[in-house]
Amino acid sequence: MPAPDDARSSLVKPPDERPLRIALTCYPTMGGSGVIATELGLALAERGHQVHMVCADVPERLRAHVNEKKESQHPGLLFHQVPVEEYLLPNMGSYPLALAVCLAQITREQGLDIWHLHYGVPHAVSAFLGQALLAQPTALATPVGPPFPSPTRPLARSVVTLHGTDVTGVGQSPSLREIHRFSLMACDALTVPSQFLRHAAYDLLQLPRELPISVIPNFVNTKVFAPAGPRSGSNADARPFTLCHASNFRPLKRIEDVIAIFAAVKRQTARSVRLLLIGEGPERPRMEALVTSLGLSGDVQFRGAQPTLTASLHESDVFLLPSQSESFGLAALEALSCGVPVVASRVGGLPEVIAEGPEETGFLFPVGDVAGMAGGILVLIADPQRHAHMAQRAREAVLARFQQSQRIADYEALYRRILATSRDLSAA
Ligand code: GMT
Repeated sequence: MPAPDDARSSLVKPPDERPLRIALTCYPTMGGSGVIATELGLALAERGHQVHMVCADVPERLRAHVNEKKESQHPGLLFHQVPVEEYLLPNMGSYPLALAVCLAQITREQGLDIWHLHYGVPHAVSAFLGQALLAQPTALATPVGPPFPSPTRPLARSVVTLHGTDVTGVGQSPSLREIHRFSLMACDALTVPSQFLRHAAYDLLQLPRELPISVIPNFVNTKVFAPAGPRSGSNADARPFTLCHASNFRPLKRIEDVIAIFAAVKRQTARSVRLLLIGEGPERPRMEALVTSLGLSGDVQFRGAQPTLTASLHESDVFLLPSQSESFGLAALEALSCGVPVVASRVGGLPEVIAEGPEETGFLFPVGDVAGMAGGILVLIADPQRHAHMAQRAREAVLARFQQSQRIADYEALYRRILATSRDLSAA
């Protein structure tokens, strides 16, 4: 169980500035948790740490940094593919077990300091199993790194970042909640991207209040996600007012609402409008059929999955995120960073990302309020000055609160803090 903050500080040793050896694990799909883990890995490697990305496949945002053999070309970062042998356990998921073995093996070979696992299920259980494997003297272990004499054999410390449905969904799953709670309490530190998710983790997973959960907000690379240059010349007014949505097309994203909002805006404005839909997922075929049935095919573009959103954001005037639930809303942050105001649901962690009131960077409405969201967009179409101010404030707010460098420093400090605390090695 992670040490409480005050107990932890009494155990802190002098600061240790040596580069760390860090394993990062995430799902390789387009989701925000994979994006954050990958950007964190790249940034930590750039700061001189040795980073091992340990995943079932190359995460989307790492693709630009690996060759055709899936070998990382990024200095300081290695990619390890977890060998998932589904043919042995069809549909039963050998991934959590194979990941545990991979983490233990890499730790024996490389002397890892930290395992940072993104998304709690099943990664926290894999970490628990991996730690147990490491603690056993095993005939299979042939350390090639520094010797690990018992009883001070270094067990890598585990950090789990909870991202969203690993709290809000799993918290309501009787079959998963107990083992999830147990494995989270066994790790060395827990983090979440928003205050909302911190409260939800205590409430829904029934984690003890004395268990520290650090809020480290998600971040964005503000150099990559930057506003497009000023729109000028004769083309500026020719372009339709453009709405954009990007997600993994799951039902909780409420893409049906995105399309209904767009249809309502189109009905109520003389301005030409269009909608860009970015991403892939289970809802896509149904949404394509809906767009066709509403006669909107000429105005709606399905652009599929894209490694980065910037090109589409640079063509956009408003980003739409009317989700049912959202612990943070990383795609909204990327839009704000490009100076694109966001219209979204007032739900979960979104109010921590999108500002309302005098410093507004977007508009928030209750979940399902299609008319309200369409009305917000119509206000911005009718008032270009308000839109321009909002776009400017969006960028400023991101620069002030969500810079990547601040958050990398937060994670580094957390790693060093848990490495500086003594650990009960009785199990080793
Ligand atoms: O939790 C999920 O359903 C998936 C997860 C992901 O991998 O993208 O999304 C969550 O994590 C993101 C990164 O921290 C957040 O931006 C999303 O808001 C969050 N999704 C939900 O809470 C539904």
